[in-house]
Amino acid sequence: MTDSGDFDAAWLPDAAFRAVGARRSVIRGGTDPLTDTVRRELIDACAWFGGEVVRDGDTAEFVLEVTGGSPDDESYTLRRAGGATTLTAPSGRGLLYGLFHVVRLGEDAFAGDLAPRTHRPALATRMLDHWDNVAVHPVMGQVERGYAGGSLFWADGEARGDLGRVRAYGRLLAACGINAVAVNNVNVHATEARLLTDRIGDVAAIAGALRPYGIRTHLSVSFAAPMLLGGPDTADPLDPAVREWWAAVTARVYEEIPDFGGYVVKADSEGRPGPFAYGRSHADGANMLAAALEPHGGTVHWRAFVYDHRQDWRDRSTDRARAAYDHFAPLDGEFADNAVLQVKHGPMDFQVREPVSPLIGAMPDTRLAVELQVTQEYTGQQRHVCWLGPMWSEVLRFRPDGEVPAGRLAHELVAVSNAGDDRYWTGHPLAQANLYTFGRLAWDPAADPRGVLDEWIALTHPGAPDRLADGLHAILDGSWATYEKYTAPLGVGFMVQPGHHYGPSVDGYEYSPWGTYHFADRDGIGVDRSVATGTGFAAQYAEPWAKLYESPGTCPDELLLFFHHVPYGHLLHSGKTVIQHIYDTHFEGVEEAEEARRVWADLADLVEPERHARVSERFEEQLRCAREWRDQINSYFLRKSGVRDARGRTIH
Ligand code: GCW
Repeated sequence: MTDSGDFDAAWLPDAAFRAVGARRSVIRGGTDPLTDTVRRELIDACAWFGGEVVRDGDTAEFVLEVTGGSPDDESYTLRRAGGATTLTAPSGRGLLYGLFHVVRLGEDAFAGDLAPRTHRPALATRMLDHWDNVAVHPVMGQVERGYAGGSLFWADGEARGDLGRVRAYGRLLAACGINAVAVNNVNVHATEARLLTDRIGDVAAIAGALRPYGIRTHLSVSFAAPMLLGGPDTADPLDPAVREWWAAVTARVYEEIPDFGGYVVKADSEGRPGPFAYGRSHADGANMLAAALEPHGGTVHWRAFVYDHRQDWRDRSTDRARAAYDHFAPLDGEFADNAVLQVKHGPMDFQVREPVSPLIGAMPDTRLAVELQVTQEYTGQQRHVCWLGPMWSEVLRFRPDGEVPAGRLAHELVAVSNAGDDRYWTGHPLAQANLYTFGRLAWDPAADPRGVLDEWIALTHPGAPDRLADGLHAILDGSWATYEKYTAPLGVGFMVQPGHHYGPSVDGYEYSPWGTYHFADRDGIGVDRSVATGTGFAAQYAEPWAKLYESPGTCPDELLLFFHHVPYGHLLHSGKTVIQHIYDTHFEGVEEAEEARRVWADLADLVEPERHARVSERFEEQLRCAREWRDQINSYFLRKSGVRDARGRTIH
């Protein structure tokens, strides 16, 4: 049972299984563990709703059949004719995804006829990275950028004994299509480095709890692991002793976890060790690990988040946005087949608005994963409602060459998880929608995010009256746009408090070494990234984007200050000046957040009191913080520009 535990059922409350659990089902074929999972799911559902799982030969309304084929095949086919709903799949894996599809359809899966339709994921790897530390880090805590309590996997230096919660997590993830999880922070500290060797048993236990839901377990490793763990006293990727060390260690990992997914590596980034120390390239580094994993079918996810975090703010020629492309584009074609380059979706760092990274599209001969951030580091830290479905959908629909569906954007989709040991998994109960939406978009990047949102609403609140469903939709649907309005304007980014990144501080990073500046002065604001007069970043794009971004006349409004430094009086395509846009959006953003809070308050009679109270509490904080953003930003720009609000509203 899932409703009675210490944690929320999220999008799998028992009631979501009513249609399935009220029927006679039969399962044919399939002796693999995933088919067993499907059987257990059905038996539980029938126990709740009075149906039964019958033997072959009996009449059944729901027929599930594993037809045999590759165990890795995730596809399934659903049809309905002659009063029976039939789900067939080559493997138990596909059958499990098919079962969750039927759960989503509810009674519709058992009414009328359904023409046979085969479903399969667009991307083979749909992965969540946990930035979870094993030992509490003195600055970052148990979970780096975690806003949902402690880690699901680790507590105070130890593995959590509670694998039931991990298993329930795996079940939620499978129900939205995720099939890979990395269990520790990409910033690998001393304790965490040992997960690779003497503490691999901890990882194996997690892998065991996730496996029944079709999820492969991955591990973040330190590039300096040989030196940290008693191997050679160098990590040079071309040193034969280093390569042998990795091969041997990796073979032992596979003895413990035969279906281990592979390694995730943050190298030469924000102080992490990497191949640059030995004069080697990132392809050399990644390929060494790829070689160690290759005999076992594993993959290395090598992150492209490499930039100079010790920049001198006086130096206007260095542009952090350029870094990933400058480092990696020249290496296209050099990475091994089982090395995946993991690229953040934007060139900077998970801001509320960024262009799509130009590196995506510049590496046709490399396996690419696009990395999103489900944890809301820069989008309200799960204290603000900010549903990111539309942002991710824009990223996934972007075509680097500007042509309509030329091909897929990436081979894989990865995201930083927002889940923790909080009762609601995600701190803010409505942030569950982000986790669910990520999984569903990874399965089908072309899906309409608003359709996914409605799916999440319906699953999470089975039988919800229209007032509840419409209210939730209204609160979540525009919430990303609202958040954007009251924070950093027109793509300029940051303006957050340094360190924890919550709340406004317009100049918080302006004179820092991190490369995240807005360059506001009395005349104007923005970063000139044009080729003609700026850092030249715009030229990293293919046409038509390079040309479009190059000129303030054609650059889309929402990215104007990412690409250009313009006067406050610059006229946007919207017909407003930049300064008036800043004032208007900051007033509107707060008003929209107030309206969302009002809608939520009106739903009190339709939501469990504890959940309602949790969200209400978060709305109070969101409002307080949104007003702080509005007032700091508006006052700052009034003081800098001396231009008054055309509508005469109060600016302090
Ligand atoms: O956004 C930044 C975060 C760091 C994080 C880093 C990364 C894990 O502030 O906390 O480190 O990105 O993606 O590696």
